[in-house]
Amino acid sequence: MTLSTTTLLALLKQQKYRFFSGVPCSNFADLFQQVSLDNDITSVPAASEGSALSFAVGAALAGRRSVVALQNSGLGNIINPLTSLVQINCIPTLLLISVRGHTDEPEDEPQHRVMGANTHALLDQLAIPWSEFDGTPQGFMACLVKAEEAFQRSVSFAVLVRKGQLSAGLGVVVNDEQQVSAYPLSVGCALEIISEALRPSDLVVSTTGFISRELFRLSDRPGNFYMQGSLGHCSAVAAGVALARPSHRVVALDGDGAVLMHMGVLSTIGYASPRNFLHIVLDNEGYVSTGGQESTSVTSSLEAVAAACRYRAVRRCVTSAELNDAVARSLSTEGPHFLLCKVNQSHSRSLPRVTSRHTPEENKQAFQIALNQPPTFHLQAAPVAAVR
Ligand SMILES: Cc1ncc(C[n+]2csc(CCOP(=O)(O)OP(=O)(O)O)c2C)c(N)n1
Ligand SMILES: [Mg+2]
Repeated sequence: MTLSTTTLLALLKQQKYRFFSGVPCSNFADLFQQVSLDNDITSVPAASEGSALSFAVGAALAGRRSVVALQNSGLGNIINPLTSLVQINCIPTLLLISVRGHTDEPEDEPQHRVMGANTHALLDQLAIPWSEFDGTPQGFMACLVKAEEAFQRSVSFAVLVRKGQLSAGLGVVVNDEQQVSAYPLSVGCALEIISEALRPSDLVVSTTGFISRELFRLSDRPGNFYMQGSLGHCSAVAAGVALARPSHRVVALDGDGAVLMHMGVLSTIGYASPRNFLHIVLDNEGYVSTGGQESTSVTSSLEAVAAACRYRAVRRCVTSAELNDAVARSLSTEGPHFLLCKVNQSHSRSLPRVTSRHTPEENKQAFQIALNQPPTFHLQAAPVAAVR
């Protein structure tokens, strides 16, 4: 059974929910878009689930009933504010949790396996009452009635949503043929340019979602470590490799949503300053892997943040010529380099999953073998930092 997002929002409004925040999941493909167009609900697209919950708490303090939508992977990001803010201050919020890796869906991706099998137990352990949504309007209303009872006791309530239970609406991925945004480069084109500039000994850590899948489609190689899950942590993993293995060039292939989720890492990388490190952000101004919901990179300048955090060189590119030039310079001089590449939201029609060829463990083993090969590069000393 599938409930339309319009009905879901109508029921929430009927129960006087007036504030919404969260981080998208593909199961909420158009919820974020529809709520952002709804004049009766204030909505905030948060960078991480923890801050989504905190926005909701602020709004609840000010008297607004609040909803937080998240994937169960994001439970890991909310446990601190859930326990040390929401629970100890008795400020209830409604959690709409999309459950990936449910035990009856064994075909889901491996990064969801552990959280999928433990979502119920975790909520029970934290004494958060929950209900599984059945996909019907009556079922959703029944969940809201239970939430009401919990709210009377100043306790938060979680509604667990499964794949296909909410309408996908317009939040679908566009294909290469379709016109999508003003930026000329697609993620695929950008990755082709980057891949051509790499030597076999260069190591690449790519972020979760379509960026890893495009990289896998275009240039699967042992030196690629494909992150699946742990959104926002790709650059820290890559910088950790770079610091531990200064003889190799290491590239982080990141997304805007991922960088925004844990942006403090830019300050740490600027401070630690790995000279063999190149951080590339493919900024499509959205969470394209989960349906194209807008990200706040639209109003932020990530390259200015990186420059302020003391990356040694920072560049912004839009065209293939600019990207070619920026990658060549970054790979031949000392870093840490930051390269923001604006891209459009189109992707290849068929985007294979990394797990169609490698399990995560096989990928790790291949990457470690690549990491132990002798390097084939020489860095020139770099000039002082510049923002272009
Ligand atoms: C903690 C957490 N929250 C949410 C998700 C769901 N998720 C997977 S990919 C993705 C989008 C990431 O956006 P971005 O980094 O901009 O990459 P894009 O999809 O646009 O290429 C999201 C929200 C997740 N995997 N982990
Ligand atoms: Mg993006």
